[in-house]
Amino acid sequence: MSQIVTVPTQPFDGQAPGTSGLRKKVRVFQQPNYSENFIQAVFDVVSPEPGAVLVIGGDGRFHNRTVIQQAIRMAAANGYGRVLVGKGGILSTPAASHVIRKYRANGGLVLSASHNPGGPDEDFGIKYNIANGGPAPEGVTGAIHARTLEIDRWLTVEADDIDLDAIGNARVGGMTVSVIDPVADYADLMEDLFDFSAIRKIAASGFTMRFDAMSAVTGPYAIEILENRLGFAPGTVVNGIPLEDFGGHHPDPNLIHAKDLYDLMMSPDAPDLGAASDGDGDRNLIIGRGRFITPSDSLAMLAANIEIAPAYRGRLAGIARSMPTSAAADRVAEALGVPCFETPTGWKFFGNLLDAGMATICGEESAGTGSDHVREKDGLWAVLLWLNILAVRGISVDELAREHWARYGRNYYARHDYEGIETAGANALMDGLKAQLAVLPGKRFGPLTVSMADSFSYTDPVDGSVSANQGIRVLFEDGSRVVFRLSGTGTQGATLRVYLESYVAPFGHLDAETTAMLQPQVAAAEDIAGIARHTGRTGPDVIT
Ligand code: VG1
Ligand code: CO
Repeated sequence: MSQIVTVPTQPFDGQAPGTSGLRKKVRVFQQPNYSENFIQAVFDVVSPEPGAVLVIGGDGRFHNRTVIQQAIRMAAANGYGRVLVGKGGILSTPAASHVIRKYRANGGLVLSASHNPGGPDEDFGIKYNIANGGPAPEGVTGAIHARTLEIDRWLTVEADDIDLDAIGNARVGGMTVSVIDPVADYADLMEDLFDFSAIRKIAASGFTMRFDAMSAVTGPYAIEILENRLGFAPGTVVNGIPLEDFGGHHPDPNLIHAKDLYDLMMSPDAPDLGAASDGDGDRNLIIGRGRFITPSDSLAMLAANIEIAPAYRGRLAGIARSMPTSAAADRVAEALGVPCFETPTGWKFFGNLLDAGMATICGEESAGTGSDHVREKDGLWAVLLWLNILAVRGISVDELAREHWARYGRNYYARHDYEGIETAGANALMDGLKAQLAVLPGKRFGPLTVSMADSFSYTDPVDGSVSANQGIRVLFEDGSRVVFRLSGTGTQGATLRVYLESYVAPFGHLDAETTAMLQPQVAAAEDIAGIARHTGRTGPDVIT
């Protein structure tokens, strides 16, 4: 057995718990001891029982393999009995969640910076997931952060790199490393959840789709599931080979970074369904022929129809959405007589609701949808649920959307992002908002009158933990809303997100332009927050 080595180290600045683990530039992670510091802090906090099982996988971005080899040696020195790692170091975030659950692992390290770009000058990230397969809750991430500030050593064994490309077992120190097929378990799970024979039938009878894997992790999953198991034509999956730099693009499935897909879907050559996923496979973009579906609407439409899918028949217990996500899902919950939960941004807040069986489907406005099948959002899962619904109902995406709005009304929605702004200005803007909360109600901004303003605070209904300061909400009397929050996933300066929403009841203007519908809210947001004054910007960098 190889020797355990104790490497003395200095504490690093760490990073206060953000939306999803530690995210920094690759160059930061490449500093001596940096990744090791964080990983050791995780192991110190979770203090694995001897023989514990750890899952390791990432989205294949630059630096993935290096950190995986480091983490394997450190796991061996910290008493783990077995590590499960995806072949090539690959595991999509939802697949990692499933593997943790299926093999009853104690937890997992998910290496990804999600939709952020990859490469030597771009981003990397490490996140710890707990035994339920989900992101560690705030109590755990807070303890890990505190530990990174005091750590003075990390443990490793002296051992060679293992061959990550050979499926099978290897020994590192006293520990077994199993390199597993990253796709098979996940694809089997999808086959258990959905009516594959109904989907196969429409694929065989001319229903067409394009799935853009954005040169990120979902390529191998999508090819296996959509082309091999469901029979969609070869070439249905584009950009299907994971690249370390995602081909130089942002693997972010939105209308800016997946513009080719959007243009195709709006053209006369559009297939029936267009879809995409992000760097680590947990986000999804859904576009029908001539019809983009906002993520908030997608959550509502999927929730309204989820019992069509075999694994969900008769068991929709509740719906959960993050606070900035539109209230479209709330109307579905009300109609179906199930509760709707409003949580802070970040998937970790859904974990307790899913574990307790209080929510079955969850979603975020940032292109995340998922269910109790794993404890992460799941891009391909959302695409397959859409396919299952369309196959059984025999309607188009556009028809489904129109029917939904005619019944529930429509929540026009947009998010404006101001990226890489100065932290001081961003903080001053948020402080300015907080200082106004008490005096805003009753004030008029153009046609809008404020009915309520607060700083969102969440009390977890399962464990009673409180998460304060989760964004500023300003509600207007006509049911529309503006929300302000600072991103917790950026790696440069600060990012301000302004979420805009306006509701139109059934039989109102259900087919209007979103930009026009949200114009009063955009103007009110500027008046209330002084965005230009605090950020020096006259418009957002990205609108989604
Ligand atoms: C963003 C999204 C949030 C999402 C998070 C992680 O966080 O707004 O909804 O959960 O990214 O998604 P923030 O703090 O930057 O707004 V992913 O696909 O990076 O795991
Ligand atoms: Co992601």
